[in-house]
Amino acid sequence: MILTIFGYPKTGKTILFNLLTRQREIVSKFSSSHNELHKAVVDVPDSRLESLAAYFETPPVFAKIEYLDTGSMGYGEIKNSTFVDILRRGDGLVHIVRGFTDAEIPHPAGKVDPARDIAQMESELITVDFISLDKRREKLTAEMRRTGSRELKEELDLTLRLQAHLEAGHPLREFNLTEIEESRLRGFAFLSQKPLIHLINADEDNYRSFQKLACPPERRRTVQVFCGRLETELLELDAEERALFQSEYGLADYHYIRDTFIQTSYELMNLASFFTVGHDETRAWTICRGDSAWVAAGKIHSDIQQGFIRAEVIPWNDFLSAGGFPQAKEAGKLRLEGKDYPVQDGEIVHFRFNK
Ligand SMILES: Nc1nc2c(ncn2[C@@H]2O[C@H](COP(=O)(O)OP(=O)(O)OP(=O)(O)O)[C@@H](O)[C@H]2O)c(=O)[nH]1
Ligand SMILES: [Mg+2]
Repeated sequence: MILTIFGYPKTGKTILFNLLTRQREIVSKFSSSHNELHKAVVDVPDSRLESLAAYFETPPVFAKIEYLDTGSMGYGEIKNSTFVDILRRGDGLVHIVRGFTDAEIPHPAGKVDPARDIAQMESELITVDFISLDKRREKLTAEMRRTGSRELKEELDLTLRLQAHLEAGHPLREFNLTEIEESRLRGFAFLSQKPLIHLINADEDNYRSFQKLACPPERRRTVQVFCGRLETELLELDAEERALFQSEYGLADYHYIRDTFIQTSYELMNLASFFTVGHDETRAWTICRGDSAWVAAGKIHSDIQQGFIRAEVIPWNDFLSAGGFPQAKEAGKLRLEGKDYPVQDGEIVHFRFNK
């Protein structure tokens, strides 16, 4: 899974990237290069997987997230940015919003105002999609003149409806697509259709006031607040000093973005994990909630998917409390499921397939 960190200049994109990936890329007052792109792949921590790995005495193989940290994108200029294609590659987008005040780092729009910048960015993403759809509309209209098939007409019709939706100021995330429409659009990687996390980067003194802008994941969008610089500094202290500092500054309940971010993004993107276990490795795989056993098989290998017979399924904790497969079977906890079974978060799945 790829998450792309982006935003206007000097908002704390690289600070967040460093926090999430434990890297030490340079954070500075001077503008990063327009072509600069940092990349890092990190494990998705999972204590359930660790317990299973300890049981099987095999190394845990965690699910992975790749973070991309883009360079500056001008205010009002996202559509012209060299990074648009990199945004398209992301399975989800992480928009860093300037919340901190610093007289030495001017805001391109003058005043620091996260609510305005959130709305501005949403409208910029909408514009990028509108432009792509407009090119598509022109192409389809020309083709329609030549051939005029029913399928083309349906596509043009969908394009026009999407454009009207965008023109009214709504992101494609909020457009209800049928399954056929969704598959038609899959190749386009529209930006306003991607799950979006707005992260306000605040100072310790305005952190609380921006909390009122926060909203939990809903309709594939969420707003959260963190303190990039403070968190970076706190993580350099030992646990005792950190606790002392936090209680002195009234930040005892501050949630470290480094610890909460993955869960937030899993919730936002509706992701879940299933496990495969065995003699060589104990491994976590990422799926979307509701994905069938057949889809899950395809995450591992297309051969397993094509030869799918049945899936043996058991929740990870039922397995551990039973103390092994034969015991779980005896207790009636091990189930045999077919292709359409929706795999649940935290299940161990063993696929039976024709080789
Ligand atoms: N006061 C304060 N300053 C911050 C905070 N986060 C970042 N900064 C400062 O803002 C500057 C830019 O931080 P970066 O993380 O490099 O920001 P960026 O968005 O990656 O910058 P570009 O890649 O150049 O667009 C640095 O001088 C940071 O010290 C914060 O939470 N509070
Ligand atoms: Mg940067």
